[in-house]
Amino acid sequence: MTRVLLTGFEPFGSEETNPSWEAAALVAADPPPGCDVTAVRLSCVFGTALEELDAAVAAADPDLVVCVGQAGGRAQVTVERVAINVDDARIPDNAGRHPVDEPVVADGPAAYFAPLPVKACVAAVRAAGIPAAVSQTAGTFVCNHVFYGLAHLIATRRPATRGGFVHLPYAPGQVVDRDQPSLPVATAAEALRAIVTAAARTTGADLRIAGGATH
Ligand code: PCA
Repeated sequence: MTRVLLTGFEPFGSEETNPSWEAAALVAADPPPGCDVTAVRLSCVFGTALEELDAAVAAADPDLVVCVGQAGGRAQVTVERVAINVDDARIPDNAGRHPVDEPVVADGPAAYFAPLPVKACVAAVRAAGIPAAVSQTAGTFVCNHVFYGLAHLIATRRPATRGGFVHLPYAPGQVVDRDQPSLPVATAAEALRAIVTAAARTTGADLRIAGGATH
């Protein structure tokens, strides 16, 4: 069995739900074969979210960690390629914190590539019939903060663990009165199952398929 920790976020901004937590909970309730999945909901708060992630990793002792967040406006499930060492909040977090150009980890490297086979994960989601892509930026808000913290934890303390970050579109209920793309939460959960399975199975090199962007 592969031990998997999946995290989602509480709602933030003006939203009342967050599909990342709803989808993660669905996967924990009905995990893919061969995987033992624990789901944990993180606060959308700089610092606190990383303390919660640290505690969850210590408790679950996972082989694989997939952190998940909402990226409103994106039309695809996106597997993040790179985490950067900067907090630069466009809106306050749920505790009113509003860091500008602060490092996630003082003296940490500028960036980490996801310790996850991102191309294999994208291919697996597409093979399930769900729109997916590599993303070259997780932003500079709490999701990137958690992604960088996870990558730093893996690099410094858990070299055998794999992990990464996935952003999901809005759920349909969030955009009933907005012209924005959305993905049903059950479909998002199916995408996460495909990602978890692909990441658990891909132990060697990642797939060599194009996933870049021109801008
Ligand atoms: N999305 C935000 C933070 C929490 C979430 O679900 C982000 O992309 O940073």
